Amino acid sequence: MFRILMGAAALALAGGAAAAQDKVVNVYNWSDYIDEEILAEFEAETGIKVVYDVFDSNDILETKLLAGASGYDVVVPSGGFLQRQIQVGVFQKLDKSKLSNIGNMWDAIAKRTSLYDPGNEYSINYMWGTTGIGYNVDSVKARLGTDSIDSWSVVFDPATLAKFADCGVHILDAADEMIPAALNYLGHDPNSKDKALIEEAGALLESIRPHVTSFNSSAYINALADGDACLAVGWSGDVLQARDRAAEANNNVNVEYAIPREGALMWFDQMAIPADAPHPENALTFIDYIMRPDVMAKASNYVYYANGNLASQPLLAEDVIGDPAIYPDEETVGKLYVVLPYGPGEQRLVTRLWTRIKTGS
Ligand code: N2P
Repeated sequence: MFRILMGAAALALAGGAAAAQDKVVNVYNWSDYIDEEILAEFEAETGIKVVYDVFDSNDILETKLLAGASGYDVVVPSGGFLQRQIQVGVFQKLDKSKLSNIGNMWDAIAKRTSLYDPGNEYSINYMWGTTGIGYNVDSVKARLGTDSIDSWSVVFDPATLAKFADCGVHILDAADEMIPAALNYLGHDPNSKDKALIEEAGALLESIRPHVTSFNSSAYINALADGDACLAVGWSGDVLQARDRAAEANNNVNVEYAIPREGALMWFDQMAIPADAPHPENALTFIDYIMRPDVMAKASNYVYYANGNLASQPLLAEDVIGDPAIYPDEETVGKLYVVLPYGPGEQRLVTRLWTRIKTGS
């Protein structure tokens, strides 16, 4: 009898816990990628608590997703990673009938993200951007005699990069972006899956390694802002956040962002719901909220990344929609390239090369 009672109590407790869990959404997004007021406002409006966790690498996200049972309801992989994750069944299709704000999305971007997710059945664009060069204007002036950077040679010519070694060089810890950047600089197709060409790109990256202070994908923001890094291969909005942090600190550090003339990667970060998400309904509510024009504009105005939401554009600050580093003009878009994911064999090579480049062994 006692045991039955205990069982009933445990059941009641479990039921209570499940009911409480119903009002939760577990979001796993990139670091420095949202105005946290948005999360508080979502909670106030919907009564759904947001458990928000961050990463700064597609590889880390992918490891968690492939292991399964991540516990996440909304995740934000970039296009190429999303594509190969869709193929192995990581995500569930989005029930578009629950996404009342889908009409706000921007066709031009939806078309591009269709390359990775045909028909955008599994994902919605959160933000997009470019991978270029963040730099300290005064350090560049002192070393190169120019106010701006217009070529990747600053990074990929070892003799030029050596001039910056004393003031701090940070490179993204993202093999899937740095190998294409090196291929592009070498005059090859940045999307090439040819192993000999990938090896050549790896050798170029190894040759600049002695002048690199740090490989990281988020610490460079404060490093640029504090004057601890003078050159960083980084993401558009992150560099512009560094520019703002320096201006706020009033520390005489001037940070700028360049998309060099040889071109740069254009990437797309996509909101998606894991197949085993514990709260898929709340995930849809969250994604739909993010697609509101005022919410998406607030997000972009805060993090300086472009978004895929056309209806948000009239609400964007002029220094966001009007800044070609964020919303590139036609001519610049013409220089941008996109890449498709590596298959398993190529990925093994890329991972091996990247470890060697980073550790120097
Ligand atoms: C935000 C970085 C997101 C861009 N800090 C990487 N896809």
